[in-house]
Amino acid sequence: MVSTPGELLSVAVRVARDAAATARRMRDEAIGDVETKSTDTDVVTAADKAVERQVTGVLLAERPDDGVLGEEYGDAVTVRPGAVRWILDPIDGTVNYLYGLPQYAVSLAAERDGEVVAGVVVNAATGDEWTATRGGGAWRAGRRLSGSVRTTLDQALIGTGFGYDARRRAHQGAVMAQLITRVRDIRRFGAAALDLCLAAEGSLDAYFEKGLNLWDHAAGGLIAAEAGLVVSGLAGAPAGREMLVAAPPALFPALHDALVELDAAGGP
Ligand code: LIP
Repeated sequence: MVSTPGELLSVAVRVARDAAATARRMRDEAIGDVETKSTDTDVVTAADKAVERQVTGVLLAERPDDGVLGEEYGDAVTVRPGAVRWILDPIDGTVNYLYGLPQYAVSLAAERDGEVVAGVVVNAATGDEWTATRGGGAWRAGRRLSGSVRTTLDQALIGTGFGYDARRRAHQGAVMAQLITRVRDIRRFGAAALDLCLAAEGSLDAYFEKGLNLWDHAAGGLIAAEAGLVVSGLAGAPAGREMLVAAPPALFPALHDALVELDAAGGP
């Protein structure tokens, strides 16, 4: 029997909450086994790996036909048509986690035939939780989310993030130097999944970032879209590594055009 998006969301919420508790416990026990990945500032901790192993183990024990794409261990299996692939960032905002800044999240999405149908993001530091099912809206603490009502870029508070590679950061910094004069202000919280949830609830007016992996935005992207935001790349491209923009329909064109003009998707 095929699970409904609501049933998949129930599984995701239960598993993500338990994973967030593990992340919190391991942080309280002190951070261990910190390694680096793409650069010497792109860190991965023992908790990232432990949380991914926990989530993958629980999901595949309960749902052996499913697959899991996780940040730390990659695709566990290839799923057959109609089966569910779970997309997991065990700790999004790992640098915040390392520093003890309360902006790090477990992000878990259920994808079927290439479409994300359910997603949950749990801020593991605070317990704040955002959820969505495709067509079922985006929610936080029983409140349906509908994004920002802002309509002009000069009044917009924009979230963004930067890559780990110094050459990419140089290009992103040059874009920021121009964009910052055209918007209310910029916020860089350090976890894409949470940035997308803040945009979904209107705590940010919009968000964009170049270089995100699918696990960074699979759940948060559904939450933002179900809150009524446009979530896409530039020039009609889908959201992806080249660019992700999440903005209310009234704000999207002005932000999109500014990012195109400033070549925000360009550079290394
Ligand atoms: C992070 C993203 C964030 C980005 C950081 C980093 P991680 O993911 O969520 O938006 O700006 O550079 O990539 O590495 O903490 O899972």
